[in-house]
Amino acid sequence: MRTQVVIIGSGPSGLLLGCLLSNAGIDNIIIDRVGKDYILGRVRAGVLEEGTVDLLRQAGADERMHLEGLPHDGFSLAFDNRDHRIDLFALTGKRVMVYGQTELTRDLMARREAIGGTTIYEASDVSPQGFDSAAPFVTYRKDGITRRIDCDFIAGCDGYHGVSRKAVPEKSIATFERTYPFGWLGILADVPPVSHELIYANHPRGFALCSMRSQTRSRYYIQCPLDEKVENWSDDRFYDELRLRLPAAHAQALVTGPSFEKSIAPLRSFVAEPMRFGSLFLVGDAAHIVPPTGAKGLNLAASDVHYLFEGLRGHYLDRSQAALDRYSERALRRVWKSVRFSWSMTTLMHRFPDGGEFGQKIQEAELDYLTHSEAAATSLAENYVGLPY
Ligand code: FAS
Ligand code: PHB
Repeated sequence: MRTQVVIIGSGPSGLLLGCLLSNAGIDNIIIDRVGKDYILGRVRAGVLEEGTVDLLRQAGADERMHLEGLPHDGFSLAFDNRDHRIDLFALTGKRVMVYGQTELTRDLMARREAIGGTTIYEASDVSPQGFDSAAPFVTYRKDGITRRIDCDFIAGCDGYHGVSRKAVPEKSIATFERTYPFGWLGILADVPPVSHELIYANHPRGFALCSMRSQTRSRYYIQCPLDEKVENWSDDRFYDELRLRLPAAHAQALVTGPSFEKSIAPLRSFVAEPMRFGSLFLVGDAAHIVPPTGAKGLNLAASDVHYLFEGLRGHYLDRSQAALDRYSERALRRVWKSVRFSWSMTTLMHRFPDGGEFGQKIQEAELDYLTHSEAAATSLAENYVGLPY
């Protein structure tokens, strides 16, 4: 088998890249180790930057998002039993779209099927090879047979635990990492959200986030110790703890109901440099991870796809290598600014075991600055809505 671009990974970055390439007439095959249902069963991101929304338009997969998504002009920082709204639209002229990653992934899968894109699911032993030569290829096993796809380029869209980054010789890649001494315990429940916008709460008991997937489906998170176990948290215990971390008005208004998803996610900041190795390109979580506090993970995957698609389109349609040669440099410049923002939001909003009274005072001073200085609020807002590509 031969194609122009093999995409390893059928998550948001792989699917988005595949749709953009197909729309441009560039042949590609997506290959994933799991099936569609497994991918759609993962509960992840919920906030899209305008750049991500526009890429979905370019991919031809934005119709349902505009029907069911929730455009948000702002969000609130809650502390000292009060809400402080950050008016994103007034400060930046931009807004964000609240639309679950699961639905975005479903829309991209539907678009890919509609345009007849080839996706190979449940493939094992996927291996990118020859990417330091002029003849790259990918091998995999399916139905007990080892198969090979020859190609021009390989897009490693296979996430943090994928095979692409690990296929790069250790001497050729540098990694940068920070882990955080806590996780997020999150639930999904079909109950109306406690507020029409997101609430990020800084509380002595720990961070909490009130988000949503629709007007009838809420997504709530509370900071928890790294060694916490989901089975220790009944719905009642979760809601009681969430109430304690919210301003009283929200705690009283909280509508509770049975959760249908409950999980703990660890938090880390991670970046691999560079993001290109010959004809292998790392995209999205394969190259970087951010703590979800800044709602950047999925949106960074989208901007990587933007830069790589520009490069591949230049190569195939304009016979120019310029954008492809600049992929890693352009992507990393935006990655590191989003990594910084996600780290700063995480540092601002969470209780750190070793933070001490000085750390607490610094958080209070920064929250006071952010909620009383237009310049500070504008800086926060322009990072949250997404820095330019
Ligand atoms: P993904 O991990 O989504 O997709 C990678 C794909 O590659 C998967 O389908 C996988 O099956 C496949 N794959 C892996 N190894 C393979 C192999 N060897 N062979 C073939 N295929 C392979 N971001 C936010 O913005 N907000 C959030 O609230 C948020 N919450 C998150 C919660 C959790 C638990 C996690 C893990 C991430 C969260 N993220 C969040 C980040 C998340 O949304 C990612 O940024 C996003 O999924 C990135 O998309 P991809 O790069 O496509 O990687
Ligand atoms: C979510 O809705 O899952 C969500 C929203 C904003 C974040 C993190 C997660 O910063």
